[in-house]
Amino acid sequence: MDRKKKIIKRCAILLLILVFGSGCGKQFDTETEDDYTPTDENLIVVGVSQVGSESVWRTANSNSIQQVFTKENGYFLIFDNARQKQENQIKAIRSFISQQVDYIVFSPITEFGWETVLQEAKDAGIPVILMDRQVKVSDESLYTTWVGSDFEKEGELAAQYLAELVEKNGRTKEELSIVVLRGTDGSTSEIGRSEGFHKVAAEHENWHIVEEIDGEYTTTKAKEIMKRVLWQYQDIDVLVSQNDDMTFGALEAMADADITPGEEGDILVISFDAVKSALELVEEGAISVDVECNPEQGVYIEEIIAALQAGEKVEKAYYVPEKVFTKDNVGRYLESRTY
Ligand code: GZL
Repeated sequence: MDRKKKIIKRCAILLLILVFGSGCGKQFDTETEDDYTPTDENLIVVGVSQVGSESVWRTANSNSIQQVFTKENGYFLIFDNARQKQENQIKAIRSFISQQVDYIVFSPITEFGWETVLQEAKDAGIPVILMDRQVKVSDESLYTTWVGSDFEKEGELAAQYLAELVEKNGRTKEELSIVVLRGTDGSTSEIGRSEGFHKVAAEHENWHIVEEIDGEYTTTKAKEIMKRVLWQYQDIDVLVSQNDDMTFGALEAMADADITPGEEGDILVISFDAVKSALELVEEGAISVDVECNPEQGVYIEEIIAALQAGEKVEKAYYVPEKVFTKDNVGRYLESRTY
């Protein structure tokens, strides 16, 4: 069949699909509210570059995005998982720019290395919204706004609750050896939590941080590190773990070494994120304090985009609400925890 006939045949097939494939070619006399469905060209296209899927928290954060940026809500979502690599995030952002998305949302795995690609987005006239973590750039106009947690506050709270725990157990004069499992080196959450904890820890001269190691926010890495640390130090009193996934790994290593966590055990465990499976361990007493980091940021980001679409001004930063969990209050929240 010659080329011309092929093209005519394809158009005919396409027309038939359009007419009958969409439910017997329903013709609308007048478009009414009930009949109108947003077609792709009416949808707001949002490109999202996510750090990865390294933790329960990250999965909840991704879900919060996918639940709001739906076609029913008037959005077309392009979601990319960078699998913990900055170069994958840069590639994804460049792809969003070439697809001329309406908005770029991303959680930068670390704070540095974004100037060039964010300048490309700015030159393309695409607003960039930071989610969760922040960027260090000389020109703050390279991003429109940021939604996330006050990480330094989280770190301070962890230390303040530890001080209360130590006092409650009559250990304020005891020399305490502390090990810190840090999150991904150079990430905003790791930087803030470390700074906040250090600031309060410096007020306690009997607190000694014997090691701080990058556990990359993963269970596997944390278990590997904790195995070595437990072998190297015989007298650890406190573990500060900068997310629950690392805490799970550290608890496994402690169990393998017959070391018990908790106020009645050998090592006090302080954690961050407050995902449901960790809050169950708070209720059991294995984790003594869990500082919440709220991953449900999608709804806030959608409100910001709706405001921008309406031509409204937005703030440069939005902090999500968070609390601290201990055995005293966790029971009230466990049931309703969705992640
Ligand atoms: C915190 C976020 C951290 C979480 C980890 O906002 O950046 O990254 O605490 C996640 O669970 O991996």
